[in-house]
Amino acid sequence: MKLFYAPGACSLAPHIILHEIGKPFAAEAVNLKEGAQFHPAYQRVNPKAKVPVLERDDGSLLTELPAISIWLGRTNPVAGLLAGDDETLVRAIEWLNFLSGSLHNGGYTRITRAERFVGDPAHVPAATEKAKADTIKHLAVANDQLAGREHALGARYSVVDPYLFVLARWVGRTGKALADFPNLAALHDRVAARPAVQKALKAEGLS
Ligand SMILES: N[C@@H](CCC(=O)N[C@@H](CS)C(=O)NCC(=O)O)C(=O)O
Repeated sequence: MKLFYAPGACSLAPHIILHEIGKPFAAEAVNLKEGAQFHPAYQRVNPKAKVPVLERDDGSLLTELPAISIWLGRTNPVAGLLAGDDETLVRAIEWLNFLSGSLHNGGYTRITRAERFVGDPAHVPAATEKAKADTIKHLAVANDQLAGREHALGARYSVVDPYLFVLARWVGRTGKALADFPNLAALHDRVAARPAVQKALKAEGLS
């Protein structure tokens, strides 16, 4: 297996999951800052010009973080990252869809890539401020949903938690501090303490 990733990007979540699973895998960095995602060679890997991508052992390419996370969890039951019952699966999809659609791409991406969402560059500052306010609202929802829970799905750590961990690392982009979302901060610290998470951070040159 091979993961296409960018250091500190959302691809850190499947990178963590791969370390949790513990099977050998390769990792190829894609330099988003230099626009490598738009190069023809990478667009053959992912025409959507995004990381993460997982190249599986049969050579097939899987895109979209929620799909990659669920596939890794379901095909590696021994790792215990996604139990096999329907309720666990549907709750994981509920979380991952919210994190991907609302908090990440409907929130943070509108802060960091505001120019893509407006026709007139003069509107970027206002669009950025609106995106920050929306992202803070989504963070508050995530924080509320974590109340009284050790992890996203309850007592057990799952494929959802690494994505929450990554999105928690980005809170500063909104102008808020992680401490403003105490349940999310607690989840972040719990996840950060896991050896697989430390391995993935080190592999990406992060702390
Ligand atoms: N819907 C995609 C979104 C992934 C995504 O937004 N990836 C970002 C990094 S966190 C990216 O590749 N950005 C490059 C760009 O937008 O040019 C998924 O869930 O995998």
